[in-house]
Amino acid sequence: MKILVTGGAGFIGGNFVQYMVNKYPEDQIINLDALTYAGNLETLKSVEDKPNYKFVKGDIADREFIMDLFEKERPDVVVNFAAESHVDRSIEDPEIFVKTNVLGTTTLLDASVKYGVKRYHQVSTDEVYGDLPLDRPDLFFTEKTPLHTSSPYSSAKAAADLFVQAYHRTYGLPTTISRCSNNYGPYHFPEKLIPLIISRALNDETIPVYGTGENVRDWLHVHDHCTAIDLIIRNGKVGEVYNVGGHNERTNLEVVKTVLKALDKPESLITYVTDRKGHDMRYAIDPTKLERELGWEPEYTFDTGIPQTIQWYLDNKEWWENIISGEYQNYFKEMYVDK
Ligand code: NAD
Ligand code: TDX
Repeated sequence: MKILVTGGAGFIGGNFVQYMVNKYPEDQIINLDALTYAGNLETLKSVEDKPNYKFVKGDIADREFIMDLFEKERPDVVVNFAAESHVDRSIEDPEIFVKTNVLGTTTLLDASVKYGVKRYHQVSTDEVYGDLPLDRPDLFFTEKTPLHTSSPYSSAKAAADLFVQAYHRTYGLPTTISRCSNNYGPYHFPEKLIPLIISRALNDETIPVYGTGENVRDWLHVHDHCTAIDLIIRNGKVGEVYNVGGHNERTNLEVVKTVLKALDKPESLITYVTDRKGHDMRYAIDPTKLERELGWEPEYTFDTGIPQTIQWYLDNKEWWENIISGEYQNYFKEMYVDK
């Protein structure tokens, strides 16, 4: 089988490519990535010389390039991770989110129809469901929850999901969609909460907490997201949506305190800063469909995944120090210091 993975130089795509290249030596894995600020080929060092792996640089929204690539490679399966992924950046500058997340997706869908792809899988997010109130812990997102987005990021992801469903119904493209909760784990870009806490705390720098820190996220180790997608592309029913999550809800403040404690750093590093505009209160995934229909089970809980992740950041300082010493410094200054 030839599998085209887009966005494979990013956090989740990079973990997925490594997982697939190692698990299925008989399959060909093509990693297509534009290498934006979030793409990093250092993430793929462990697989770059494997015979079943190939990297191609390119933009999923570049129609001519995508059509040529599909003509040449004729992939059996497409797994689309490529996206602009950071909510805060989408609030500052939404346009690239429309271009990559919506137009990029429709370009891949057009190529998938034209070249008869056997499975198109869209990696989506729980953020398409909007948020839940803090005082209703009995409520969870199911696959039937209406789409109700808050940020330019989640709106662009939701638009992409609707196009995927339209291409299934209108053109008969065999599609699946997964909607996963917040991931954490190795190779996570340090603009996102957990790697930001780890990298800043290790340098004894302040940890910015938006608003009151009471917002709740439902955390899943990236390895468990990878096993879910692998199951869905092999055994998932076409036309279906599968929620992915492991029931690990934590307030942001709980997350910050857990990581600081594990690193033996003081809570005095916590600094409350202006809240994110339109900040979603609570995400919580009901993964029953994936568990019952496909037999998926997560390997990690938050309590086992966080120490593993911290250890990875301690053992791989060069990976994240190279990031935070470059252009990222300007981003951090613009986001937090100049405001
Ligand atoms: P990321 O920002 O770490 O990686 C995105 C990758 O896509 C980068 O390598 C980047 O270079 C590449 N890319 C961006 N624009 C591109 C373009 N136009 N053409 C080709 N490549 C391009 O993101 P991530 O956190 O790994 O998220 C991957 C996917 O998973 C996204 O679709 C995101 O919406 C979804 N998702 C993320 C989470 C999470 O917690 N991080 C949770 C659920 C779903
Ligand atoms: O410095 C910070 N301080 C802070 O309080 C940052 C970066 C974040 N936060 C808060 C905002 C959120 O409530 O922490 C929470 C997590 O923030 P992010 O790491 O930016 O993730 P989130 O906005 O929840 O979105 C993530 O999960 C769903 C991914 O970035 C998305 O791509 C995915 O779809």
